[in-house]
Amino acid sequence: MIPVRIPSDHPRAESLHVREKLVQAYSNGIVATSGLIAHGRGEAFDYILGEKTTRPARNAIEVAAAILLTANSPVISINGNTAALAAKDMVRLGAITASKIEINLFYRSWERELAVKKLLLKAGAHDVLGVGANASAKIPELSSERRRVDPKGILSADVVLVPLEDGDRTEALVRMSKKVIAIDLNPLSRTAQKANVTIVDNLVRCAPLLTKVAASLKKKGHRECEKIAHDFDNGRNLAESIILMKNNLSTLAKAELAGRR
Ligand code: PTJ
Repeated sequence: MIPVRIPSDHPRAESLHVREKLVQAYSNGIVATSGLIAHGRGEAFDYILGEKTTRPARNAIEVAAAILLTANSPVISINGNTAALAAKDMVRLGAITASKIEINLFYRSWERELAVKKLLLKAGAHDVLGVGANASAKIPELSSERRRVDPKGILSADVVLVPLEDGDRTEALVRMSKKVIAIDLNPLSRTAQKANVTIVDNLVRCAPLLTKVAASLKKKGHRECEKIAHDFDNGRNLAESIILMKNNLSTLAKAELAGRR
């Protein structure tokens, strides 16, 4: 595949760089074909969100960091897109919060598992769960390949971070009494609605921030983290993201009507 040269003065250079990263990861067997489609959907929501980390997203990031830090057995679930866009941050977050790293793919194949594992090891991971026969346990009432999990990881976890997920597994994990933290630009998705904590933000922006917040919260100690995690209402926070999107659209429509755009 020929790498694309993106002019630095292109008005959407940053977004094009992210796309290019995914395309490269697709040709390296890390990202699924549908991962490219999923990214496009995310981009559309990000556009409406104003392509920045909002106040409700910051709220959810703080709560997510607090929950990971106070969990007994937290796991970060990694799929193709997450590996391509945020492998280093996820490994760092795992080290700060003592979370295990587990590969969980919707479009599971041995080749993809190995490609994602290789990338995670290169990013500094020591132990990568959920590969091959190690994903020997099954999430009940789930028929997709996501049902296959590692008994040492997701199966026995009390908290699971699921960036860019599809709704079924989130619902199934919640049914198993696990706390689910989702990262999803679409506040209307089933994942976003069913998770205990939803960070409505682009993984590319929120992964480094989540890592930074976790590092600073860790210094504040367990009690402070428990307090932060306790007072959170995900429904209300999701509603705030939706209202922000609605307001952004209203502002754009008004500008359009006023002929200023
Ligand atoms: O690697 P695999 O095989 O596990 O497959 C991964 C994908 C993403 C293909 C799979 O999980 C899938 O099909 O997901 P969905 O159902 O398309 O959901 C992905 C969600 O992530 C959508 O709601 C998107 O809006 C959202 N999304 C896409 N890109 C980003 C994002 N959210 C945050 N940051 C992004 N960069």
